[in-house]
Amino acid sequence: MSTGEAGVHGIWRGRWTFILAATGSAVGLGNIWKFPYITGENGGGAFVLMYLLCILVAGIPVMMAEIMMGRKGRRSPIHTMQNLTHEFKAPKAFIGIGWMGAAAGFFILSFYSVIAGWTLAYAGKMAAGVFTGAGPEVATASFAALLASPWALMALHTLFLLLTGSIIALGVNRGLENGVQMLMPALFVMLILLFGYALTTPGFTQGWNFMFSFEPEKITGTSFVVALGHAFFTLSIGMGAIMAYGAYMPKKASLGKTVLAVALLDTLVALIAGLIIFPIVFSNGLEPGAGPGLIFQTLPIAFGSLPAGNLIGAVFFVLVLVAAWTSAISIAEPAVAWAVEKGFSRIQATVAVCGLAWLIGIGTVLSFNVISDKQVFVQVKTLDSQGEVLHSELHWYADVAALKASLPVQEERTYQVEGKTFFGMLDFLTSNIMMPLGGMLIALFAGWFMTRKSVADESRLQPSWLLSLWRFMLRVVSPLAIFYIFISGLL
Ligand code: LEU
Repeated sequence: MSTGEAGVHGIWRGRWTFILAATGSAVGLGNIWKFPYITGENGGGAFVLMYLLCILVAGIPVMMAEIMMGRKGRRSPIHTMQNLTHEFKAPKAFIGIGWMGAAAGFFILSFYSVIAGWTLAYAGKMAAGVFTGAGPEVATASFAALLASPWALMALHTLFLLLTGSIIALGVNRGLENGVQMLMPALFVMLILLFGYALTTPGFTQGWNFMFSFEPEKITGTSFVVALGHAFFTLSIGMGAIMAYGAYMPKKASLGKTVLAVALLDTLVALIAGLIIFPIVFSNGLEPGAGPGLIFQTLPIAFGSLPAGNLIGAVFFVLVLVAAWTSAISIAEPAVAWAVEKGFSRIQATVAVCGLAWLIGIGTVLSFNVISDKQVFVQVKTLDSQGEVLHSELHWYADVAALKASLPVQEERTYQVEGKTFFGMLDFLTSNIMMPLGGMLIALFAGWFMTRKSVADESRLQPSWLLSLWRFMLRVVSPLAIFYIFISGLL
């Protein structure tokens, strides 16, 4: 096997292509689809603040560590972790970072591609003029109709994985690099244009306040875990994706500046997405807590009312698709690179990885229709007329439709039934458990097992106080923060 700087897989042409690729991985459905809806579900401003805090305290230090470890190892995360664990005499358990990352990659890719499929459908719907002059009812009904059709969702899921696989199969330079270079700038231009539109809507101030007014009473353990999980999800860290990309990073590129640029761009895109979505939500009397369908029920209304909105809308959803695409290829890379190092061809590895993700994805497709009522961790809360919780019970598994029907009708009492579908469970497991756990292990490894000298040589972070600060974050602050948030959320 060749062992030059480029290793077996190739190397990014320069620092800027790495920034683009890492930003391509980071900026995706997480920013445009997930961030707005979880902000809506978790009450707005307080959540945004928690998310920003998590990016600073855990996201940036861990991202730097993960890229550094990847660049030092120069192989797939599983093999990199095997080598580094050996070199730094760390417990074998740290190899688990690579394996858990690959597993998380399969799970995430499986549902990521289903959601990305929705953007494909919406690009088509916009182009066909379905939303011209449409109000909230049309937008909501149209989304519900899409979710109700497992066959349509399967076809879109399949198509998206084919698109993803075709880029991965081409390899780092011909596939990944060429793709992101054209696609990322276009996405930024579109976001700015839409932001301009949102500024003109009557709900802009309300949307702004929703995102940035700080109401401390809305901070809960659970929303903190969601914010932390999202910080990892949105930066693509804790699962090996960015470690794999780090393995193709040229030696001379500066780690600190690069990561800062990626994290800044990523956060900016999420905040702008929120400032586009929420004003439209409030201007049209929609619910910010609408869940995973939020952008699909809000943006079409905006486009439907704009001159040439069909065209702009179609272009926009194509760009969201592209953002998802450049992220999806990074999710698959750890497992694909591992298989290639094991002697499989890149095409074989791509087919195997995408095939498995396709299979698991069927569960997510059905979560929105056929098995939507079959849920786990179902919490039933009995509320009084003031909305105070009187009683709460947990079912490990329930058919929520049957459960709701079985609840006794009582005066001045209402029930809240919340559980997790197959999709909800995968999302929770990966974003809120596997990625933070992976991130914590990465921080501990780089902080406690890698020597100061090797960290200094590999990162070239200067001046030396900055290096000390970063190592302190990795040794103490990030792991403790992750641990604390984790435990408080689970309890
Ligand atoms: N960072 C990506 C996003 O925000 C997701 C990641 C798992 C590749 O969409």
